[in-house]
Amino acid sequence: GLSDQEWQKVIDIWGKVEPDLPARGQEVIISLFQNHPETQDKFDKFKNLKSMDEMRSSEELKKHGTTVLTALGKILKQKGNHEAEVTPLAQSHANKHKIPIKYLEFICEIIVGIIAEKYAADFGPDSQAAMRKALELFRNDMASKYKDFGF
Ligand code: 89R
Repeated sequence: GLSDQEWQKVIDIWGKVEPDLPARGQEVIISLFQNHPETQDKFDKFKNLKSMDEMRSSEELKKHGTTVLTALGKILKQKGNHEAEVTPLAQSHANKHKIPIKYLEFICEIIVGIIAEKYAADFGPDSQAAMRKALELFRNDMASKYKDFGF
């Protein structure tokens, strides 16, 4: 697990991201689609967005980005005691949306990259390492639930 100090770094950097969740969420989803186009095909509501312009002007995409980062923030704030949040998320992403764990790795990497780009001064090596650990814990717990669901 993470030390208290590591969790504090995670909570602190998330506090910087939080006022900008819609913008950051939009960037995360667009970057996910651009870098891993197979992820876009999982969305009936987004698979028709082709150009960068179409992606940027989609209010629906921005809204979804906000939903994803809001859910992730809620999980991070549980500091590992996130069973109540992770179980339904794993359930829907495994059984309903059919999202491979590999895709979770993609998005977590993109989230770290975007935070590093936008909040460089507040996201030094220690904070970055702490965030990576927290996201790895989240992914591991999702993977373990996926296994329970036989996905
Ligand atoms: C896909 C990661 C993630 C990834 C979808 C992916 C959308 C939170 C992918 C709709 C799809 C498809 C949907 C359905 C969806 O359903 O539980 O409305 N996700 C919905 O047609 C993540 C991560 C988080 C997260 C949520 C929430 C919802 C939702 C909340 C709505 C409620 C529900 C990890 C950061 C595949 C592209 C916290 C990825 F590849 F990145 F891993 N979701 N999602 N998602 Fe998804």
